[in-house]
Amino acid sequence: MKISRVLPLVVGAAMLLAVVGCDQRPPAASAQQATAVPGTQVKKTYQDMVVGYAQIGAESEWRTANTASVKETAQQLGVELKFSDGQQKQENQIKAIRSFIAQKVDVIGVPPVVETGWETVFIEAKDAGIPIILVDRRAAVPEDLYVTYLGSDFIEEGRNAARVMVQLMNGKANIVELVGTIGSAPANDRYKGFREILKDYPDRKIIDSQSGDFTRARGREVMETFLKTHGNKINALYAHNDDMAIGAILAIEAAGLKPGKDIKIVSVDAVHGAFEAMIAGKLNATVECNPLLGPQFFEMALKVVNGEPVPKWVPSKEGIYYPNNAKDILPMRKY
Ligand code: GYE
Repeated sequence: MKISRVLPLVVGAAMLLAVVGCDQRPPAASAQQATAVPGTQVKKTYQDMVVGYAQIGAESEWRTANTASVKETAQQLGVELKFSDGQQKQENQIKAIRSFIAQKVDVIGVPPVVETGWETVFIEAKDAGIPIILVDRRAAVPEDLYVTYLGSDFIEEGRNAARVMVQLMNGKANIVELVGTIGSAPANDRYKGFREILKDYPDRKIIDSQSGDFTRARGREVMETFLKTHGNKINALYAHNDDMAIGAILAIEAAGLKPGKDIKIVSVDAVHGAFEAMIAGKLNATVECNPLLGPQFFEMALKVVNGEPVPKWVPSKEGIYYPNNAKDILPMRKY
């Protein structure tokens, strides 16, 4: 495999088609009419659906793109959206879900900030007859407490980051790792997937691993600590998202080293900032994670309120991007 080319991985694409069929786009709002067949229940349309979205916060470029996708799609389809920003706190997300239940919304979407601690509030939603759709991140709850999960295969993203790292570092590698939010599904899985591949390459070692909470500011601070502790020994960085890598790049430069050269960097998301860093020669690769989940979310929500079957997982399609053609690709990127 040549790493100097874009390597679009259609991970999950076949599965996606197999489970949800070919109809991926929600029909336009204008085409939606309430239809009543004699003897059957009146079907809801996008315009008469009220949806609550308990967002995590605004910690990264990925997150703001996810928020924009949900808000824009709701507007296009004519869905009434109740949106809450949890400021990265689980208790705020739980409060938002409770308030959506009290307001009797039709469906609740939530990207759980961490995996555990959701059972009680999800049972409350179930008892109130309000379906939960997990968007972006999974929760560790029994399967009957949510209707579907829309999002990426984070373990595969971790594996892909390791595959790229192994190729970038021909010989010995001393890798430092910036982990995402502790206890979150993407941090847990990107940690795990990376190690799955790396274990077969004993010369490529992870010498330190700390959380940077998916933010630029923490990514920078933790990288400063890594550099103080390990100095010039570090020659590779794996960051669980682009924002932390971008923060770390500043720390590496402040230490008088060249990011992308002295320290090779692989991160995850493929947001605009990552393409800019690749064009500047400071980032060596980014593994894509798609935040534009709005259209699929409302499509699934409408199906669920109308009692139609939905798959338990709708996986996203992901690719890997490299510096050589980052300039040509950047204008086509939607986030
Ligand atoms: O990678 C990171 C964000 O849950 C997949 O959350 C998402 C992650 C994404 O803050 O940038």
